[in-house]
Amino acid sequence: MNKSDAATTPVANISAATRQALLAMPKAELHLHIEGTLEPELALELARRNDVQLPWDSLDDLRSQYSFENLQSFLDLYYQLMAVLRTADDFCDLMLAYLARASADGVRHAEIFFDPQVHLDNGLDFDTVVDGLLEGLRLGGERYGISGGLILSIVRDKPIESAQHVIDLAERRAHDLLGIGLDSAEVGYPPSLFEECFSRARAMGLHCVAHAGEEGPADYVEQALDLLHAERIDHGVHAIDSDEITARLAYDRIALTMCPLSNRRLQVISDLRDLPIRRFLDRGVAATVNSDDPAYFGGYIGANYQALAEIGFSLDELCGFAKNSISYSFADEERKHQLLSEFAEWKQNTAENV
Ligand code: ES4
Ligand code: ZN
Repeated sequence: MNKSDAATTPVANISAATRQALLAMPKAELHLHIEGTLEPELALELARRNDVQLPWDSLDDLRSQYSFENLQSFLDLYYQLMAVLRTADDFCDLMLAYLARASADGVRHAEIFFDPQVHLDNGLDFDTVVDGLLEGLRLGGERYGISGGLILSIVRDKPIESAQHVIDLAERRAHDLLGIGLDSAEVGYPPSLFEECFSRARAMGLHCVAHAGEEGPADYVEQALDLLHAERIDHGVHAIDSDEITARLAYDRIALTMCPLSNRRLQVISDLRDLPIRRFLDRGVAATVNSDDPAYFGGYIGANYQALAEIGFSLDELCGFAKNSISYSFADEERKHQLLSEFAEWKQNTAENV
């Protein structure tokens, strides 16, 4: 927690039993950038292993970089550190490290973004990245019983030709991908620029999601729905500025993948209590809780649930987010049914203890 968090977010005492219950609660993670799980320790280890020069030579030096004024100041560090990822094994190790932490936080299913344009710019092959991540998912699936898949995310502030090129590359690997997403610096890069990319990805059978309304306006959320046919909106915070778009999200049953600690750290909101998650709930919009880039924002998904508990969300409300995460995932119906049963079992065993 940084100083301003401590100053602005009164912390209710939640019991150790509640904390533990929130970690054990079966859940899906629907908004997670695998490159955002690169912990500083692993970044330095990979830099050594791959002989990549970074401007920081100690952990403390690197850690001192982790205070952000906005999305761009975070992205600058995030993209720079991605240079240490060079081989399929690196991507596999990164995925396994994430799945180990996710498993400890009760994650049973994970839909995971990756940013191929950045790795291509670093001189890597598309297949190296995809193969490494898939191997990590396969091994993690065996070890932890976590299901999931990869969402190829378009880095919206790179040249459009670079986005078109990864869609070309994805064509051959479409069966290995779950979906297409849209991320990075939002303002000035509206969803309308990516209509053709998304239409091609949709034709390959990929699910469509998009970051919208993180720093950008409600209008970008509307564009993501109308032009990209987004099935979920990542963040969506600024949709609350438009009654019409908020009502539409509820009516069309479009879930928001919200990321409390991310929004706080990147100053999308100045206090966790300003996150409009309850206002969305009150208006019938399905919200989920996710970790975004947990190595950078001070906690994995369990810490995001705990932070909401600390500002007064009830166990029932938090259960609602977890159930939404399963229902609004892209898992098949059989897997959803299985996960909802696991959830029900957890609830029964937990109710008397918290
Ligand atoms: C991101 Cl927090 C956030 N927002 C937009 N794009 C991203 N890529 C990785 N993290
Ligand atoms: Zn994100």
